[in-house]
Formats: sequence, structure tokens, C-alpha cells
Amino acid sequence: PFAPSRPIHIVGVGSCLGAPIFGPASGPRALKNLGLEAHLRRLGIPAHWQALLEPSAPKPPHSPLNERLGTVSALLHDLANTVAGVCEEGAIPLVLGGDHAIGAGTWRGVARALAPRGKLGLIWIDAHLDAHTSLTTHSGNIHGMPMAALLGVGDETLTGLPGPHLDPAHVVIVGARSWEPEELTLLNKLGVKIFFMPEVKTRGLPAVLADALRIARTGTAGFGVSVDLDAIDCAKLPGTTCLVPDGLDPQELTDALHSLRNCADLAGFEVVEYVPERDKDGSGARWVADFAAAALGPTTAQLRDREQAYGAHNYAPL
Ligand code: 5AB
Ligand code: MN
Ligand code: MN
Ligand code: MN
Repeated sequence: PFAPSRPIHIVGVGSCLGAPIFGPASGPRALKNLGLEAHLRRLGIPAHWQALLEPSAPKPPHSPLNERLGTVSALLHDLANTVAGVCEEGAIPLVLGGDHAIGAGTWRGVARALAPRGKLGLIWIDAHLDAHTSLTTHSGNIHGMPMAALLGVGDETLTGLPGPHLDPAHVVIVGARSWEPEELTLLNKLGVKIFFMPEVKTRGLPAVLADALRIARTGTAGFGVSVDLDAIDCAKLPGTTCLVPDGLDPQELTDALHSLRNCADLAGFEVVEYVPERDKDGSGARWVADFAAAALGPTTAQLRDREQAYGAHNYAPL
């Protein structure tokens, strides 16, 4: 009597290779142990854990950059292949980090799977621009580089994955409020649209997200959304790697993400930089679940069909 929701295949990536601290490496395992999959299924979302990927040889945060780049590169290949496979099966990958360096693999995998039909658009919700290269980075942290890498700029270890790079005309950043000049110069040169936090505050997130969706969806075969938890105000979500004040409100983001569930061209969703040991009251994990459920839940039409078949709030589990 009703169309099934699209299957969601969860890919956890327990890596801190790009971060200055160990914390994000334990993020996906913590979310798994807290029962994220069962939680989503109770909401009518056919989610299952597909994989929990980890670096072959973990490197401590301050080991030499070339060693971390080599190890992260192997992980990104593995991740991109896994994610491309999920897309080719007709499912939506829900990628859980891990630090944001993994974004350089996730979206190359989605773009590769989509390539026969067209380009991939991408909405990057983040306090930062993540557009450094190994030559411009001040910190030496790879999680500050995935945006540049996706656009084909930077070290070959990050840019050299199979499949297309992203077209800057269909990439958009939302919530930016912390960056270094080299990053902004690169993104301005490439023409990537950036919605800085003051504009988000003035116009409201729904209006800005609507603009971002137009950029990512018009003239593409599909689009993805990558949420770095530091986009949220650190007073409201301290369970992440970089604590940046004056960010998004988590409930406001949840509400805005509801618009994604009706987008048949949503090709992937990613939430990164969850740090369990900083999430003392567990609210950060609940926000991750809420973001995923908001974006990936049954569409308005599916909910209406199910209500007609089973009555409101009482539809059969999948
Ligand atoms: B994140 C900084 N620009 O390069 C750098 O969390 C921060 O993935 C990067 O957005 C933050 O280290 C990376 C100072
Ligand atoms: Mn699968
Ligand atoms: Mn980031
Ligand atoms: Mn960030």
C-alpha cells in the first residue's frame, strides 16, 4: 500500500588521522553501541550497518604529515569503494566519522557512482572551509584539507582517487566562521559559494539552505550533505574536535534538514567529528541521530500513505 523508504547503509569510519586529537576515532563505534541503527529503524528508516572502517596502521596525531597522508590515502580508497558500492546498490550511504578528512573519500565514491548520470553537488555545513593543502596548512592537520582535495587541489594522496573531482559551481559551504586566508583565496578563485555565519543569522538557516540546495541540485544528477559537528555552536554541542562559538543551533539544523527527506536526488549524508569523551551528557550523540533521522526519514508522501494504511503513529515496522 505504500512505497518503501530508500535503504540507508551506515558506513562508520573510525579515524583520527586528520585530527589533532585521538577523540574522533572512537566516534562511530560509540554511535553504533548507543543503538543508532535500531533507533533509525524505529523511526521507519530502513538502516543497517554496512561497515566500520579503520586505518590499517593508526598514526598518532602528531606523527609526520607524509606518514599520515599515506595512511589516510589507503583509508580513503577503501571508503570511496565502499560508498560507491552502496550507491550502486540503490541505497543511500550514511557516513559517520571520524574526522573530516574522510570527506575526501566519501564524496569521490558518491561522485564516481553517479558519474554515468551526471555531476554530484555538495553542501558542506561547517565552521571551517577545509580548503588547505599540505603546502598551505598552518596546523598540519589533514581534516583542514578535504574540500580542496575534492575540488582536485592538493596532495596526490588525497586528490588521486578514481572518479571525478567535484565541480566548484555545485559546491557550497554553510556556517563558516573560522578560516585562514589561503583557504578563502582558493575557494574564491574556484568560485565556491560560501554562506558565512553572519548571513545565516540574518536570513535564517531555512532560507540559506534553500539557496544552497539550488546550487547543489540544479544541473546535477544528485547531491550530498556533509555535516561537521563544529558547525553547531560549541556551547550547545561540545562533543566534537574543534570548539567554535557562535554557530548554528542544533534544533534549528534538525528542523532545516527535514527538507532533505523529500529530495529524491539526495545521494549521501555524512556526519563527522563526533568525540564521545567530550559528549558528557550524551546529547551530542542524540543530535547526530536527529540530524540523520531528519534528513533520511520517510518522505511526506510515504508518511501519508502509511497513515492511510495503518493509522497515524501506528504504521507497521519495516
Ligand atoms: B574541520 C584549521 N583551519 O587547518 C586547520 O574540523 C582548522 O574538518 C581545520 O573543519 C578544521 O587546522 C578542520 C585551523
Ligand atoms: Mn549494502
Ligand atoms: Mn570540517
Ligand atoms: Mn570544522
